[in-house]
Amino acid sequence: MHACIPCYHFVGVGLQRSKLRSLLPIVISSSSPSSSPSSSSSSSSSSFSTPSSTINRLLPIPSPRAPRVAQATRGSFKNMAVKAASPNGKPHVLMMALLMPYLRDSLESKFNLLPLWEQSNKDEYLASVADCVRAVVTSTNSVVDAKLLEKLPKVEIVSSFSVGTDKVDVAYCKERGIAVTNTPDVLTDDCADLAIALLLTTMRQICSADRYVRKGCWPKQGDYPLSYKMSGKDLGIVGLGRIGKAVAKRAEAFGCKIKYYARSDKKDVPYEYYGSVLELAKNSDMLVVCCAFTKETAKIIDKRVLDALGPEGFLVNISRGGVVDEPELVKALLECRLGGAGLDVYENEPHVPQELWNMDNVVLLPHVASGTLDTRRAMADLVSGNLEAHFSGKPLFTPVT
Ligand code: 8YV
Repeated sequence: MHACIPCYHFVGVGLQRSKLRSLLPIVISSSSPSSSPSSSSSSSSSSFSTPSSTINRLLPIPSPRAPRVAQATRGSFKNMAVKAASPNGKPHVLMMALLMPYLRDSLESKFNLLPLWEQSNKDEYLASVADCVRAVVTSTNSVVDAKLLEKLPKVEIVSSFSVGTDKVDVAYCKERGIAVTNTPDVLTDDCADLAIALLLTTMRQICSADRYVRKGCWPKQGDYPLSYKMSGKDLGIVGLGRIGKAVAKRAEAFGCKIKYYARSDKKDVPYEYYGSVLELAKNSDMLVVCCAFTKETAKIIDKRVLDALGPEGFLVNISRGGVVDEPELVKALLECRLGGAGLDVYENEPHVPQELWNMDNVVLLPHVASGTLDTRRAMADLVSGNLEAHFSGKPLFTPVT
């Protein structure tokens, strides 16, 4: 057991939180990262063929399906002469990381796939393919910023295997007329399911209780300590976009009183609106962070918010690590100023603060909110579907506007 156990294991009786109603007139903008699936693209008029000027500069890029060739050519792009034009006329798509074999295979069947992750010298590789790359496929683990895009003058579209586009310089893309797409909607259910799972596993200490049984502690140490009830409690949702609303809908079934913080009061929901995260925290037993990561939402879950949530309050984060002041979160948990935390995301992924590893009131997941086969396949289909639409001159399915 973690040394802090006395702070939270005796619970049970009526968590009466102060019902402060006063709202601070602070409105922080937390933009939703996604956009309508049915809206059309601003730059989708190019044809599904590679211009001949580009074909003449094409390299015999190793296919990821032929790993031995890729191995043999690793790091040798500097002196490689332009030898062959693309025989198939398919656009060249630079893929930043492997992401998912299903997506790689799908892209490979439709495009000339350039696997950046396989290259030992990425700069040389980028220089060698710069003139033929027309699309970039990325996700939350790669940065697609102005510095990268400046090296790729022919890029027309960036398609992200994620709903969050915080790793893509969307403003720069707009300036250059590069379309950006993401994968909203298809992952909403999984993300909302996981938020509820994190609330339950953290408050009921399900992971820790499971370890208690597996380690053989039950016969030796007796009954497991008491945990916290979730049903009927006050739930504060930070960011009431698609995912936030789906969390609210699920929490309603648990009899929770739903409150939320967003840039503006949403007239289409019956939940209580707060214009300040601090006031929301003061009036909630649990906070679930679902907002997009932007300059405005960076570290909005700070020491004051954590203290307002208090020693019997719980934080769940399925957004981005950067929305929470992580060192302050670690301190609050170490000092038992916060009841517990269920985290799927971290400031410096895949690194998770080691101080949290042994805490029974903390559940740590490796950024898996959208991580089911079903959803990841649907996300992959959107990524390649958007590219196909773009190169056929059709409206994009999910443009970021
Ligand atoms: C990741 C996510 O994209 O959609 C998002 O914004 O954070 C996740 O779904 C996923 O882990 C793939 O990298």
